[in-house]
Parts: sequence; structure tokens; C-alpha cells
Amino acid sequence: MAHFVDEAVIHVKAGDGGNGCVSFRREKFIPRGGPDGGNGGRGGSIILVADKSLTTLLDFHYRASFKASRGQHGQGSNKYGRSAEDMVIKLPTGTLVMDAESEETIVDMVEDGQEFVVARGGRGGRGNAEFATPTDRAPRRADPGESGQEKTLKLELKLLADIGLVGFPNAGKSTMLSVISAAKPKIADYPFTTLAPILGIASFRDRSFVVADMPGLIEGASSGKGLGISFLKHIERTKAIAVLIESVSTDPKGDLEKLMEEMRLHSNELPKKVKIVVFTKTDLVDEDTLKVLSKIAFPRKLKILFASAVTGDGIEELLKKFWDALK
Ligand SMILES: Nc1nc2c(ncn2[C@@H]2O[C@H](COP(=O)(O)OP(=O)(O)OP(=O)(O)O)[C@@H](O)[C@H]2O)c(=O)[nH]1
Ligand SMILES: [Mg+2]
Repeated sequence: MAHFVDEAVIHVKAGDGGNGCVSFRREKFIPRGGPDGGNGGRGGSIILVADKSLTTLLDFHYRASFKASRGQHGQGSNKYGRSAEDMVIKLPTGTLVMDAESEETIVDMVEDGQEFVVARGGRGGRGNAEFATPTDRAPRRADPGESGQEKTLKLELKLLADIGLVGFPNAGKSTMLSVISAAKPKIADYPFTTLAPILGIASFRDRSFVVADMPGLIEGASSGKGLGISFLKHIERTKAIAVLIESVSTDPKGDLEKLMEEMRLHSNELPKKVKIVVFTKTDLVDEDTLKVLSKIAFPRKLKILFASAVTGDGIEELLKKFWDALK
């Protein structure tokens, strides 16, 4: 299910070490000075840092190549080359980092602030001063800097849904997701069209959030009816749940209670997350029906919304209320 993950492939190259230097002292009146070539500096390493303020890997589609600087070369008069600065790449907390070729896990950046040196900078080469021995007082040898490590990384971020859409089969959940995001879930006028959760990224003004379209839930699902309730585990970590009920329903309050009960049978936490009730398909009913629906005494903490995916009525308000529920 490609919608569940955000992926990117990046190439990182740590800096090479600076070369060691071959040099001899030159002073007045000392014709053959000793070796004084300094060592090269260390190349910059590439360091990954988990940052919980980041939420997507999207930026890596625009910039996929990272190269740290090389160390400075050693110089005469025993001057060491300066080491290069490390390069820090910030990743959203929760990013799994793999070797792109072998697909082997390199590190799972699970904790905020976690640091990992993913490519080590090369060591600087030794200058000729270090090669002097009693028998060879004028070595002409110096080492080149070591190469910095180079890797192609595959980054994978599991998207967590912010809002889950729950409702009876045919309530219009998938259609709703298709109008508020770029996701293309299967939509049909028969129950149980959606068989597994689908995620989409919706946005309100300049903020975006992840919405999960869930399979239809029915009374008795907890004892195996319909598609069961195991798919509810996918919305355990959502921040809010919106329950969708068709405007043509003859018992919306009873519908809500049944849905709440099935959710509760999966986990006591789920009903607490229900913040919004959306009456869908408002284009199918008249004004009077909407008036009656708006007078239903739902528990007070619930926001009641009306929307039609066909006419677009109420969609902007719905996005605003979804966003509000996340704040
Ligand atoms: N008139 C009208 N029809 C709608 C609206 N939204 C959805 N529908 C129709 O209702 C039917 C069911 O829509 P889906 O989005 O597949 O419903 P679902 O809740 O995802 O259903 P399951 O996946 O089976 O649980 C489809 O025929 C849709 O075209 C709406 O706002 N107005
Ligand atoms: Mg569906």
C-alpha cells in the first residue's frame, strides 16, 4: 500500500581527508633542514539527526545529494590541515534508513534528537614529518587523505494518520477522501468496497495532514461480521476520528451509538477520539431533513458537519474542522 509510506533515495558522500604534506625546513644557514610536512585534516562526516518538527521526506525529492567538505591539506612548517565541518541532515523522527542496494536497515531514527554518523569523513594523510626515522631523516613520503565514505540511502517514513474516517459501508468515506486529497480510493455503490485503509494527504490553508479512509464498519463487526474490526488498529494512533453518517439515515443517533460500540470493543481509546460527525451526501436530502438532522441531540463535545462530495458543499468547513481537531 504505497500510500502508507513516504520514500526517498539520497546519496551521501563524506569529505575526503586532506593530504599529508612533503616539505623540508628552509632556514638561512641550515642547508638541509629536516622534514616538516604536516598532516592533512579530517574530512567532514555526514550525520543524521531525527527531528520531530519534520513530517515528510518531500524535501529530499528536491535535494537528493549531500556532500561534506574535504579536510584541508597539511602544510610545511608542521602545519596541520584543518578538519572539515560535519554535515547534518535532519530527518523526520520515525524515518527508517536503509542501504539502497541491499535494502538492509542501517538505522531506525525512532527517537527525537537521535544522531547517527551514516558516513564517516576520511582521515587526513600523514605528512612527511611523521615518517622521519634515524636512518631516513629526509623522507619524501606523505600519505594522501583517506576517502570519505559514500552511500546511497533509502529513507522510509511510515505515515501516521492524523484523522480516521469511520462509518457504515457506503457512507461515502472513500468519496470524501477522494475530494479532500489526491488519493484515488475505489468508490462504488455497494458495501465493503474498501478492504484496507487508504491514506491521503489533505490540506487546509498551508497546513497538511493525513486522513485515513477505513473499510466500512457494521454492527457485530467485533464478532466477525463484515470485514471485522482488526483494521481499526490502523487508526489507534490517529489524533482524531470523524464518523460519517449518510444524511438519508433514519436513525443517525442509533448509527453513531452502534459505531461507537464497535470501536469500543476494539479499544476503549477509540470512541474518545471521535470529535466530528459528518452527515454525508447532503445533496440527496431537502432543507427540512437537514434541519431535523441539525437538531439531533448528539453528545455536546462533537462537532456536527454537513457535506456533499458531489456538490462540494461543506467541504471547506470540514477541512477547517478537521484541522481544528488536530490543534
Ligand atoms: N449523491 C451523493 N452520492 C455520494 C456522495 N458521496 C458518496 N456517494 C456515493 O455513495 C456510494 C458509496 O461511496 P463510497 O465512497 O464508496 O462509500 P464508502 O463509505 O467508502 O463505502 P465502503 O468502502 O464500502 O465502506 C458511491 O456510489 C458514491 O458515488 C455524495 O456526497 N453525494
Ligand atoms: Mg470505501
